Amino acid sequence: MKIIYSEEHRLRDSKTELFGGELVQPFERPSRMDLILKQIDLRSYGEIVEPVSFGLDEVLRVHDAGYVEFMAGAWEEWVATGYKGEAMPTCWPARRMSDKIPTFVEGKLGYYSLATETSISEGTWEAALVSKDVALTGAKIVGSGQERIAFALCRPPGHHAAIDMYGGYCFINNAAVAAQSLRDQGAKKVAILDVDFHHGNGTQDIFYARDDVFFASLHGDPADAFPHFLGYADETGSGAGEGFTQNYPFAPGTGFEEWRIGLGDAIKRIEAFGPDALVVSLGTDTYKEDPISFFKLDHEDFTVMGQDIAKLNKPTLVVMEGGYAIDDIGINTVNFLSGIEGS
Ligand code: 5XA
Ligand code: ZN
Repeated sequence: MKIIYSEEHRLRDSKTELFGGELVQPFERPSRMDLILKQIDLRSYGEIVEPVSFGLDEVLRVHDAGYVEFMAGAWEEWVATGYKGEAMPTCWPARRMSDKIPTFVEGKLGYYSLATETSISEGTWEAALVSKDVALTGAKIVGSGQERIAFALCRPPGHHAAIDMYGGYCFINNAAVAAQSLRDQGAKKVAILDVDFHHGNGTQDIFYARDDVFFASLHGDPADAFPHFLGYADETGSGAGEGFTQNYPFAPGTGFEEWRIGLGDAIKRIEAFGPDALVVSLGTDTYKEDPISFFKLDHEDFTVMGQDIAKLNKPTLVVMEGGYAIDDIGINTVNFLSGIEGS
């Protein structure tokens, strides 16, 4: 299996995350990639390839132009104010407030964000651009038929990034950019299966009104888990997209047996949809020891998960999302890959 990876993810190295009322070292940190690479190396798994550089066109297929323009200059705009810390929003256009875009950076951060934990630091946008190159390179490898399956080892992750909002450690929606690229390369229908612990609100937002991209997500019930305001079972799409979104929220403490029933249903629906290609948003934060999640999956469950998804037998791009149980993230990721590849 080709594994697309760039060292430039290290440009994303923020020092602060707002967690439990404290500023802590972010859970989403560069060493996550080192531990995945270490396991890949230990198990002599796959072939690592560098991404090709793409421009902004593919990003603008799924994200708002004003959002992209703001994100590209957000750090510089923040520094120009004289503020000393990393950039984070302090207020939002909440209920019954104006939807006008403010001119001051603090207001713009609120307008273009969905959460405050994700600080913007120097190099953040540059790393996000490379991360989408990683996903797009994978989409080209799979879309051209060069390989049936590829792994885009993306960092920063992407599935919370919505049409015009960042948050949840995500800035550009890598899975959405890849799915759109597969469509643009000729796939008539694409399915996205999100198995990260957190609901893929950004991916849902981007494709919610479309019938050419089916989105299914298994995740912690938003009543109990981030992103809290999207991911309920009654969200099934709108307009032409009605019936093309499927959510599977699960309660705290959910184990693999129960979770797998949801996966089985999602797989059946994807089969019925009949996509030409599949994008998997892979988060290993469903693992029992993950520090910010509450499912109870174990190492070997990731292999079985991969094997179940492999039965769809579609050209498949796996895109890395979350997973923070640092010592285990590599084992779980490679278990999944070997399961889906059947090796
Ligand atoms: O998949 N998303 C994540 O792992 C990020 C969750 C951020 C919670 N504050
Ligand atoms: Zn997650």
